[in-house]
Amino acid sequence: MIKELFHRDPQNPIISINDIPYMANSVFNAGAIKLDDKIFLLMRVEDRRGISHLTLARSKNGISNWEIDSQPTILPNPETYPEEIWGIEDPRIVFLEEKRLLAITYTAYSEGGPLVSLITTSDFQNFTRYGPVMPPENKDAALFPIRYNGRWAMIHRPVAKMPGTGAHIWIAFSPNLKHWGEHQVLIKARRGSWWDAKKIGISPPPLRTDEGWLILYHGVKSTASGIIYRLGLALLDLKDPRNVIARSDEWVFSPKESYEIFGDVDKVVFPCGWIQKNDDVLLYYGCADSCIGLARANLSELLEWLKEHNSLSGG
Ligand code: BMA
Repeated sequence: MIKELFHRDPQNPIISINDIPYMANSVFNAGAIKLDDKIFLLMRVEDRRGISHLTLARSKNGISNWEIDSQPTILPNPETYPEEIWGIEDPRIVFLEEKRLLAITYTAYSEGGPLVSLITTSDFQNFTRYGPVMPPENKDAALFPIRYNGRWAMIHRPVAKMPGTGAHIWIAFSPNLKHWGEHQVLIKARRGSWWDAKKIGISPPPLRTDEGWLILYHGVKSTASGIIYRLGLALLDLKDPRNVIARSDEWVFSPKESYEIFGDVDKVVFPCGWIQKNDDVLLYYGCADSCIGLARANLSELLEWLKEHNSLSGG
């Protein structure tokens, strides 16, 4: 008997294009945050030109009765921010504890390739745009909610143009959220036939647990019939997130249901947000670049499984 750690909601997909109150092509990869007693999803919506914007949905139970903005919540603004010319995608939301602000890292699709931009807000109505914080090609960025030695920390994923060098997860630090340095590789894509050999990137933001920052990352495998996006786990030291304590050998979640297998991009599960409720984790993930699914896991079980499947342990 295979014991799956993530359980899909029977109502999946919980949000699809028919739920969007205006004409668009697809809705997927959503950032997630719990504020007061509601769950907010900042969803990537691709319009019928192929350009993405972000639209907010909110719900009390986080499963159904989503109240969705009647118009895009954050549109690309290429007049002032030319790097947003081909859209804004894949938001990750983090509550910055000291500033009491939400920080949203997202992909701006520029003429020079995708890059990382940052917006802060306290209410999802007024937004402060920081502009680009990482040059292209870079995406899959998420902040930590606290500072380390006075510096903010961010995970990101630059891509080298040199063939065969892979696309790895990096970490960087900043005194002010705008200027980033001290970059170093954190987790490397594996090689050969591994499930996470082609490229990897962080999926939702790091989740604080007693044992460390839990990282859920996507790994891409290239196959004869195209690419497969799957998810694996890692754990970073709470005191110094540059130290990787554990990394799973196997993936923990993979496309399986038809709405994950078939869509605008087949065989993709791509979460940008998760929410912890006591010992439960609610994972919101884009399915085949077409709709949004929800899966639940037990946090203690995830940590236990990661210990058993830690490819960094000597055993
Ligand atoms: C990645 C990102 C995601 C997308 C995935 C599969 O590079 O662009 O937004 O879901 O590819 O197409």
